[in-house]
Amino acid sequence: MHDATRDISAYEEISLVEEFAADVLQGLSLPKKYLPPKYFYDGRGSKLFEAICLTPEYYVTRTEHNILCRNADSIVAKLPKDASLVEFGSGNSSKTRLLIEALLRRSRSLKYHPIDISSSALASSASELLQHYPSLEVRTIHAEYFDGMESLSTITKGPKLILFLGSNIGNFEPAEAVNFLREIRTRMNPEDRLLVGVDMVKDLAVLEAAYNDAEGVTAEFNLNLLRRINCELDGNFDLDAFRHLALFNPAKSRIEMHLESLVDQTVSIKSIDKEFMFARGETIHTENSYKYTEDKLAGLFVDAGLERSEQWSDEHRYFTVNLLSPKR
Ligand code: AVJ
Repeated sequence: MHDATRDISAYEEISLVEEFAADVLQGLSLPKKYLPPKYFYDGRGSKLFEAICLTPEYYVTRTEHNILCRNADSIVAKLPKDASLVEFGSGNSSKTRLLIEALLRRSRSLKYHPIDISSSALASSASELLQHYPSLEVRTIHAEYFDGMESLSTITKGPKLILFLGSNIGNFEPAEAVNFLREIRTRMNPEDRLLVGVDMVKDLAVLEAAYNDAEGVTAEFNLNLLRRINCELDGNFDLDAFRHLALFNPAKSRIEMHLESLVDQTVSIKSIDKEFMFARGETIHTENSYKYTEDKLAGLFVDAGLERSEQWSDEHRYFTVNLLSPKR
């Protein structure tokens, strides 16, 4: 980590592994096996996610990047000149840079507070940004969304632009999404703005291709969860005995990712002293990625007590970027 950053971390290394073990035990003991998607993002997983963003099929990142590129100046024009930047789930910072540059065009210095679950992603993006923008002040916050939320009220006194990009909101159940936005809203001052990137419902083939890239990067990303269990919890998952599945569930308006067992098998995880049986064809549900219609999205913001002042999109309306203020 670069000297100029002072880290705030909500984590202790030991409790991290214990929490992973507890979540794996709980998820794999359910009648419908489940593992939380937050565990995708170890060092290797974060790299794989970056690689997903570069695949031709994953339109999400590219589309949002283009929208931000075209509109960064109009977005920051809505904010006071001394606004600082806070970001939930920053990951790789290429989209954030567009806003950092737009903000630095208007003022000499800028504070940036990325909140992320991946310490490796935080560290590498912070040091890159510091090298690139000498007038930028970076304070990384290693935390999950809800824990990181606290820092919204403590880190900055002045006006802020809060970023929640990449359709990370799609990982929440719709009710959780309302809850999360509401929690942000209660910590916003009247002059603060929230920018949310949302992936929209679209042609099924386009949606499913984005999660089934030909190169197999998404499959590798999904299977990395099992690799992680093997490494960190002393498991014996045979990665060749599972395959990646990603399907759009139209009733729930979400892409579901699963890992399907290709044979009847028993897997043991030593650190929790457990064995889990898998029938051939049985799956572990590893991720939901909700896709929104404009109607559902408008309802989400209203329910969260947020007022949308502007929305930007691409020519196909694949993706929207929404600027929100707290409703008075
Ligand atoms: C980072 C949650 C937005 O749901 O599209 C990409 C994660 N999973 N490919 C998404 C992901 C598989 C991504 N989010």
